Amino acid sequence: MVSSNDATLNNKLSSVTNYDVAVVGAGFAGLYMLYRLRDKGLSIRVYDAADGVGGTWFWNRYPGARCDVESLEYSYQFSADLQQEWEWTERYAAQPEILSYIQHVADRFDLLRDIKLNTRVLAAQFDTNKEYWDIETDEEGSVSAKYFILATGPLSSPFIPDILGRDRFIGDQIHTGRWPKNHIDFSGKKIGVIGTGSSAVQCIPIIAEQADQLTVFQRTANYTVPAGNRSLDPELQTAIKADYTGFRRRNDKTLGGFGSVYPTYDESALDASDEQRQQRYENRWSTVGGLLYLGAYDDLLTNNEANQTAAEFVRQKIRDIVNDPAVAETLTPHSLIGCKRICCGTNYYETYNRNNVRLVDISKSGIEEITEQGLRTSDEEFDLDYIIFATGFDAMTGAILNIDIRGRSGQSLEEKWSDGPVNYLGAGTSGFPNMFTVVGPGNPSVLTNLVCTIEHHVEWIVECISYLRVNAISMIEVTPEAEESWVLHVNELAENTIFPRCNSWYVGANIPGKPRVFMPYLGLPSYKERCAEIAQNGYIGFTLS
Ligand code: NA7
Repeated sequence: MVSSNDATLNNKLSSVTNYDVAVVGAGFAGLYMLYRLRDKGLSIRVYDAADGVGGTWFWNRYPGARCDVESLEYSYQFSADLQQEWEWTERYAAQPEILSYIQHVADRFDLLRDIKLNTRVLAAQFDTNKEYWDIETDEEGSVSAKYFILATGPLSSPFIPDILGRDRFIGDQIHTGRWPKNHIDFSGKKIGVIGTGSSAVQCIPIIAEQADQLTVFQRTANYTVPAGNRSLDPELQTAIKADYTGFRRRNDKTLGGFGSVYPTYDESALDASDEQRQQRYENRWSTVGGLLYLGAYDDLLTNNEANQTAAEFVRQKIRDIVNDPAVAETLTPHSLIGCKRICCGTNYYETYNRNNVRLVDISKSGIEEITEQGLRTSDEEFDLDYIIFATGFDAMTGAILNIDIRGRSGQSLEEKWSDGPVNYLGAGTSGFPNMFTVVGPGNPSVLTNLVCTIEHHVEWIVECISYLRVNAISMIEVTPEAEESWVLHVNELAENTIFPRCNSWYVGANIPGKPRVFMPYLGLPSYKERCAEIAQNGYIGFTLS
């Protein structure tokens, strides 16, 4: 038992503690970083503001939360035993199952003893004389560490729009990315959901089944493709486990590191007849589904005209599924498909045929204000018991910049990235020595099977730190030239595709005032080749001193 005196002593001890490495975040990235660094004999402290491990999967507990990459892929591969032991139950794992998996990993590899939960990292400043980072936390005071690692996750800083009157509402307001742990019973209640991105698409059908009345406030229509979730066939699981390494290797060769079991075609959509295209799209829609719908032809991500054929197929599906033509029209997107992440749904469009669900188009005038009883648009007032903000995240940079990070010359990272994140390999930025961002901006991250991309990035960073130690190098820092050309390279790769052609969170367009820069690197295999080449040649693009 710890007495209050012991606790005070503990605080004092930790306030003077030096670590080799301080890591922010105890999700997939932070846990694996801890595991790997510990293996190298380093002292590590991992901080997380949550009261449990899991990162994204700790916070996103909203009804229906589910990964859009298949469970047998969206899992660690570093331990063959772990891979064999863990039994997934569904094709796409739901949030509770992923969280149990992460908790299991933390227990199995004895990770918790180096993790300080309920502790937010507030600030970090590089001390040039000591060549150490001074890190300020809310619960553990100040600590210092040779290396400062941000494993903060690309989608972990919730965005709530600044709508007039938010503090007036007497009901409950919840952001999907900060869903409470307690079960919420929506029966008999009037619910308003703001937003129609992936989180909304997943929770709307489930809330609709419980609520008295559900009103969805849509600013932009999005493409939803059925996820095709189902119980995982035990025979399929056994077959994959019989050659998990081969399965992973085949995935590694794909652009995003997943989906290699499904056929891809070296054909243009524009060379096929209408009938052939219909058949192909129908097959992708009903048997593959989700993000891989766009694997139907090889130019859907590059050619607008080809892309529109796949988009039109989904538009027709919406018209077929939704009974009321006016509602169907409001739900129909007219942009390219896939340049905003496709939403993976289950009964999403069908939900709008329910009598207790109403879609409100706010594309023209938005929500004017939140009132005591609900909210008001320019035409109407809505009484609500709950307002659910499914309004997304300040993606890729938000969680990093929530910390006041100051580099070698005292410059803040926020200031440095004021025109957009300038980051090399998604791993680091000039002026901020001995600081690493795991799957930071400029890494393929969100365009890939993130767990495996995290593993690759963690291994690369850990090998880099080992190299520094073995060679008695005390500082590593990205050069300004390397990061500038990397940002250009990342954007050039994207320019040949549809990705920068929409207002998505990939380009920061969902956050008012955020500079428009395409942030993820497109193409996992070439990214990995570049990383290997850079390391093999003594860390090109970094200054080692
Ligand atoms: P998203 O995909 O960013 O969706 C956010 C939604 O919220 C989207 O429909 C937005 O409309 C809407 N939004 C944002 N601000 C407002 C305001 N001010 N008024 C009305 N509606 C607004 O976030 P998700 O959480 O769904 O998904 C994020 C990722 O997590 C997802 O891609 C998966 O990878 C997992 P907009 O389109 O901007 O008009």
